[in-house]
Amino acid sequence: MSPGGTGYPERNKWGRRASCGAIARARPSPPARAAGGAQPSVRSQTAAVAGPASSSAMYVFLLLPAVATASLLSLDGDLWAVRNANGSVAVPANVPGGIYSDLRAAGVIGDPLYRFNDVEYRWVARDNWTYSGQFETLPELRQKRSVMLVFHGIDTVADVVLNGLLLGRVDNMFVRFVFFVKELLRDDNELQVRFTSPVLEAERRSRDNPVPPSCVPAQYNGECHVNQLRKMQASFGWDWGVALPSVGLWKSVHLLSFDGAVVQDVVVHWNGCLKLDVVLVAAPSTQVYGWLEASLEGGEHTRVPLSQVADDEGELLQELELEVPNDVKLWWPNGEGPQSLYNISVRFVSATSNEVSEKTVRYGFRNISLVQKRVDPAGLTFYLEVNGRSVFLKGSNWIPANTLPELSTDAGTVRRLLEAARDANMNALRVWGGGVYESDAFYEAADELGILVWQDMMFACNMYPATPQFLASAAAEVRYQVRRLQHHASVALWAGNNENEAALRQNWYGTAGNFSAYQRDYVSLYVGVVKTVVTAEDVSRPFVVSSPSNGVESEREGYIARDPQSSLYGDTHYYNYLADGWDANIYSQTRLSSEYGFQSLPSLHTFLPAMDPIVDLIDVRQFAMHRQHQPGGYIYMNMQIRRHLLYPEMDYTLSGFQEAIYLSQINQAMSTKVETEHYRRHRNVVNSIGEGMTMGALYWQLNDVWQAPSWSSIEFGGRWKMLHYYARKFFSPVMVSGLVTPAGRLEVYVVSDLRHELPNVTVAVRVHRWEQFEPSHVRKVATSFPPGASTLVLSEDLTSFLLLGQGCCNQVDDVRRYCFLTLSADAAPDNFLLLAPLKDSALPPADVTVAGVSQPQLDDRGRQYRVVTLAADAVAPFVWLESRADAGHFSDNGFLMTQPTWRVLFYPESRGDPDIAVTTLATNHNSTSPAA
Ligand code: BMA
Repeated sequence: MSPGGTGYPERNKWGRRASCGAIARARPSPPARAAGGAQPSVRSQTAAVAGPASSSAMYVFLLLPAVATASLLSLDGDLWAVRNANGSVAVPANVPGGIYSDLRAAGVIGDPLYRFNDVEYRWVARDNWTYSGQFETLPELRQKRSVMLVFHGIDTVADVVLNGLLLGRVDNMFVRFVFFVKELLRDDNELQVRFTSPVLEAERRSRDNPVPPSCVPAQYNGECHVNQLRKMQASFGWDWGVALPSVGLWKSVHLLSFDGAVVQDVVVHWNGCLKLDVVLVAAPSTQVYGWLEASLEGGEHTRVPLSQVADDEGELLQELELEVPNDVKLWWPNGEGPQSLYNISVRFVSATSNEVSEKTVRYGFRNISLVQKRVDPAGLTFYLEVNGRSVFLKGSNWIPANTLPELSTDAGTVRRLLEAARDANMNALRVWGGGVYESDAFYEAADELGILVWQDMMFACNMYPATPQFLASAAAEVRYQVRRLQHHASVALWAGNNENEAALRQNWYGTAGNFSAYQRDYVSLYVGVVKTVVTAEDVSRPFVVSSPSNGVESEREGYIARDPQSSLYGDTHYYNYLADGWDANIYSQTRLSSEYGFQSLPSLHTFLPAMDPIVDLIDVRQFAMHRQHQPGGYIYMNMQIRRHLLYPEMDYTLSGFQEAIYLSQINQAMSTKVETEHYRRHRNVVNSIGEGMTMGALYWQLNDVWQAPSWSSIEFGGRWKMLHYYARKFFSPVMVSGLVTPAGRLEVYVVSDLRHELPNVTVAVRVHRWEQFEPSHVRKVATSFPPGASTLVLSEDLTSFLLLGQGCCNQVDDVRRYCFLTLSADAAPDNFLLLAPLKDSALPPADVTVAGVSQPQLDDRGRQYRVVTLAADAVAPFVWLESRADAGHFSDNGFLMTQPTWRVLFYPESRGDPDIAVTTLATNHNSTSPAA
């Protein structure tokens, strides 16, 4: 069965919610489903379940002792083989997996991320591949009343054939597909999944129904018409990503046989009491009798009778209610409180067999709402309130952890990235709409770490078809994903798409000539389908149609606002590569900045495995160009660097490349620091035209899919760029931050996201001369800071302030060249404010060395660390440490060294000598001192 069905989904199948304590209700008559599927978590249960139902129960069943479960036969592993259309390539295969992984394991291709292999291996995605799996089934399995063949993810366009019989054609990698196959199974079976080339299929569909844009820019080395397919949109190439349009069974496959019904999804609503919308699956159109039980960890247990006819796709829906104890602990985002999670278990006990099916979800009690209320004199607020508290979103944007979908789900990699986000004081990540709906492990980790997830639906930077088939497929996808993910406390908000409202309004893809038709299609997809399905399935969190959008104001303006990037409404995406990113005054006072960022190059440690050790290290040019997908990317990067740092020429030797890496990371870290601090300083400030009240800063982008220049703060492989170290400081709960206004005033703010007042804080603003370690002037202000606010601590004419520091006044007309400021406040990490481009500053050539690295020790969290001691003979900005042997990270990096000795911790990932190297501007530049 493929996601066909009704196309437009019905309104909420469970109707209105009953009040707590009312009897659970079954859906009276099952509507047709657009897509089916089961993801039951079936466990062994032996508890006998019988006895009377609640007093108002309508059915009484005599139950057999519950001793059996459904049987699950996994079809994962190496029972598969794959071959191309003409049989010239035939290799063993693995499930979950994909064609690039299988061909690589068999030695047919090498690492697709090595050098120019992405282009070399273009033929892979242009062939048609057939996966065949051989397996046996026992008669016991086939004797059960229902046998379901479940595919948790098929990427993407394929015919599914069992023992020579076509079960159906599928074409959406984001849907779980289920086929009832009892009659077709034998002792020995062959399952085939015959994939059509995604590239050729996309091309074919676009000939029938062209939808712009046709192709990605030439620099991406990508493929065309990805918008025709419900496939990871970045798999055809992106400005940070490589085109590897995989095919394969990227998630598990299994057979599930049972006599009764299995619990498939548990949708949880909490509003005083707990309401569970339970989705069960059974043989289509069969009568199911039994009991549905639910229990909350540490709380109530309930049981209701179930008597329903499964719909024609085998689905049954049942609502249940549970009391919640008064002392239940709330779930909070990182930094706001603990992440309390409770197990909710749902069991179906069949009355006609002795079977039990159970599914347990981890649930966090929290309320979430998107507050859009009037701002004086113009616009609406746009912020999240969690458990009644307004939360400033601090974080980044998430892209898949690997460009090959089967590798993107690796729980270890995902956990490590999310912990790095938590360690950088983030409380939010936006799962961007050009990737995939992430794995269960992702959302489980986000629940545990307190990372709020802004969940885009997987539509990005494209117009999309609005054919009935496409809309039906989208409806099935969104319904399945909302039901799968809805119980996660971390999921904070659903968004219909990435940037498609802005793209349409601003004519990115040449749609202006036919604007109304595209607007109609846009509304059909994102409102008629996506919004309708989301709001029918989940009333417990907000939905926005696009990101960026003007929120409810976009809806009022027909879903395509006059200016979707307005700073008075909703969220904005802001990129400006031409202005000076280190100048806070260029940034707008938006309500919420959900994307902004700057490119940098990853470290040589990350690049090396992708480079030819001889050819590319002599002349990096060809490799560097191949990896840069953003049109004009290096030009922007170089221009930005040159505004502030000495950087005469991009030279393509290895040392030149290393210099470009270091300088680009400085530029990225500094620009993003300045921009983020700007947003945080505006959290409760409104200007005369109503801008401000900024309540979120999610920079683009957290992670990477290959070794290439990109906007990420963490490199492919896990190394932290300088930006990630800076993020930890600029997202800290209390921040001290300064700027120089266009009128030449120095302003210093303390921003506190804490929930309590900070009493008696001493803020120190120090004037430093570049030539000496000792500050030449210190101003201290002692005061208290209100919770959840940005407070101006100091506002003075900068030049007058600097002249208080001896030595800055050598040349009064150019005083900023000689000095810089450091800022400190109790509970906040130290900060600094540069006053002039460093290339023009009186910077001494500093020599920084590693004076010692301690033996490994354990901290109070049980993490291993080493103490690294540094020595400097002069003040040194952007001191950068790297372990040549270990991808671990430091407690601080890229810092401004204002003392002759400095200690940082290194958290290794391996046991050996970390072999730490230091880079500074002095070691990287022949001279950064201006003629004094
Ligand atoms: C935004 C994102 C991505 C892109 C990034 C950098 O448009 O949504 O599409 O990678 O900017 O260009």
